[in-house]
Amino acid sequence: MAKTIYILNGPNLNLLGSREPEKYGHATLKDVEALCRKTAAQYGFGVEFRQSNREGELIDWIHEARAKKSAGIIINAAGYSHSSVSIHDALLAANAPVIEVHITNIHARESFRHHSFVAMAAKASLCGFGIEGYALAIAGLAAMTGAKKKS
Ligand code: CA2
Repeated sequence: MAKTIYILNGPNLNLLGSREPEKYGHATLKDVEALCRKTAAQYGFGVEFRQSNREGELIDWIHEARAKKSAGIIINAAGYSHSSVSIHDALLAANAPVIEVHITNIHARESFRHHSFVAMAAKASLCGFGIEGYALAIAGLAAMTGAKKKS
C-alpha cells in the first residue's frame, strides 16, 4: 500500500486563480492538486488533497492523518497560520512530519503575517515559491522520510 500524504489547505484558497493573480498567480486549486498528485506519484506517495474554510474541519483532518498513520502533512493553513493555536496543537500531536507551505513570501508582507503558529509545529516551512512550493514540500518530505524518486 502506498503511504499517503495529507495536503491541507485553509480558508479562501478555493478562490485561487479567480482573484488577486498579481499576488497568488493564475493557477487554481485544482491545478495545485494536479501538481501535487503528479509530484507525489514520482515518490510513490498517495495523496489526500483537501480544502476547508472551517478551522474545526482542518483540525479533524489533522486528527485523521494521525489515525491513518499518514507519511506526513503538508499544510497551507492560509489566514489560520497566523491565528490558530488549535491548529498548532493538533499539528503537534500529528505524529508525522509537518511541512508548512505558503504561496507568497509572508515575511515580505504585512507584519501580522510574519508570525506563524503552524511554523512552530512544523519540521520545515516554505514560502514565496508560488504553487511550486507544494511540489518542493513533497520532495522535502520524501527526503525526510527516505522515499526515493522513481525513474
Ligand atoms: O501565501 C499564502 O499561501 C497564504 O497562506 C495565503 C493566505 C494568507 O492569509 C496567508 O497570509 C498567506 C490567503 C489565502 C487567500 O487566497 C486567495 C487566493 C485568491 C484570491 C483571494 C484569496
